Amino acid sequence: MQVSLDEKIPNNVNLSADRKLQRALESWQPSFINWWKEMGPDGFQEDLIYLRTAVSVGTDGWAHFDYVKMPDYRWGIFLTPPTERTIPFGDHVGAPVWDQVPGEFRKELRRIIVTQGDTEPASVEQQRLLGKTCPSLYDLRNLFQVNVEEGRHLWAMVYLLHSFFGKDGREEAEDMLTRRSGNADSPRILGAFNKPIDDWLAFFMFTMFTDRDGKYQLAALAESGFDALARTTQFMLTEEAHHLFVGETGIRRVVARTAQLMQESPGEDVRAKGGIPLDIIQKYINEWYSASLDLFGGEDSSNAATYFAQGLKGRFQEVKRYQDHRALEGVYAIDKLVDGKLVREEIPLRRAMNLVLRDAYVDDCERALGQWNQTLEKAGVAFRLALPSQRFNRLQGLYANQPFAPAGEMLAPDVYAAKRSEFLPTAADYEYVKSLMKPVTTPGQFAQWISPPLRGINNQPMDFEYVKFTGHERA
Ligand code: BYC
Repeated sequence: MQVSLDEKIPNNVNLSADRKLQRALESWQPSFINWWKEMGPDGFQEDLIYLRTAVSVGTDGWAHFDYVKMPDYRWGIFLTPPTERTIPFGDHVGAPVWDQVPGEFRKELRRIIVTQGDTEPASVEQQRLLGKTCPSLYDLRNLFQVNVEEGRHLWAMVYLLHSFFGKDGREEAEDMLTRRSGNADSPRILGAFNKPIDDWLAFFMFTMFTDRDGKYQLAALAESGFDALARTTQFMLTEEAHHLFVGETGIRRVVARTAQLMQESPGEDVRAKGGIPLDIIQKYINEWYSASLDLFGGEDSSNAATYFAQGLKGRFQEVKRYQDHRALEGVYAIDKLVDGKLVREEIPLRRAMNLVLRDAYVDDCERALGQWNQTLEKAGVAFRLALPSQRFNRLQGLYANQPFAPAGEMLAPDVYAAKRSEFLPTAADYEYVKSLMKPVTTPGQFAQWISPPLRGINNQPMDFEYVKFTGHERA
């Protein structure tokens, strides 16, 4: 399908053929830009950022690099090209995919799209102050790349709302720009998107663990029987991969730097050299991993069973990985909490779909942990990082608000309270990490608490000027 880049809203959905839709989206556009200016990255809006923009959805067209001022970024609507598809799973498996929203599933689809859409501007809001403390120009540019693409992902969901949900959809699109991350009166919908991200270690944790939930949720929607949702989320996944790279390699670089400092001065506290101690890194992992598990919803979920039955939300790589796409037969064993004890119980597979999706996510997280631990091993450091138990620090699902330790055992509430500072970052830990957050904006230089990356973006040299400051002096 032709990509129209010179229109007000770049798109490959032939927007100009649908005047009404085009007008509706064009009238939402100024609200979006206003929101971006108010809630997007603070400062830096006049600077030239070396960004990737989608100029087509083909393999070589979607990653075009150039210097752009963020407000001039070409936020557009891109869907992967249509293919011959049938509904891949659920009660309607094998029937032709839907080009329109089936009336009987309208409520569920609207809810899924709104929930997904709401996370995108939320993350931009959470990260808006980070630019001021960037550890390098390379990292600053990556932050902004993530931010503009989350903005585009909001466009993707707003396109669906405007195209398929009439007046309700237009109202939902307006609401996307009025809720605010962390606001007591009008918060974002899901828990993790109201948490502050005040330092770069938290940013890397967020892009590692929370964006990775995004990958799995988007992949589940990319299997959808509602074709426009499937094709929209499929294209979003191509952009999402870079966000995950930023998180995973960001943490690896912090771990590598700490390991290097430990090697150089054995037995000494790395704080003396301005590094981040491994136990603080572990506590940040505990915090962000558990908050991200919450984003999968409850372990035993009738909502998830309904979405699967209706053909709206599948499993990770539903078509590729599974044979039985009805999932009416299987069961899933879960440990329910009954009178303070864990009791194993089997639930119908469909009700466990959040958990099935989450299992694929957990495997992926374990793989990354393995990489970071390899970095430690190579440096001769004995400490190993670990993912906490799925029961630890949960606010959703079967184990919500229960005093489980990171190793998974239940503690007496007072023991948990006494040990909390060993499990999760303390005010002093945040304070220390914050004290390291001093901007480094000389090309090729990096803050002392993080190693340089292995290579530059788009194969640029390490001292490439990823951000050209025009509106103000270098920090
Ligand atoms: N916070 O049946 P249950 C991303 C609510 S991230 C607050 O267990 P369900 C990104 C739930 O709404 C991916 N509330 O859960 C990353 C329900 O409320 P009601 C975003 C929560 O519905 C980084 C009740 O608890 N994608 O893209 O099966 C940067 C019981 O719900 C939470 C999506 O969200 C929570 N964590 O599953 C940028 C995909 N969890 O009905 C972007 C679309 C549950 O009692 N969303 N609740 O009022 C969904 O598929 C589902 O809504 C969820 C929840 C998986 C989120």
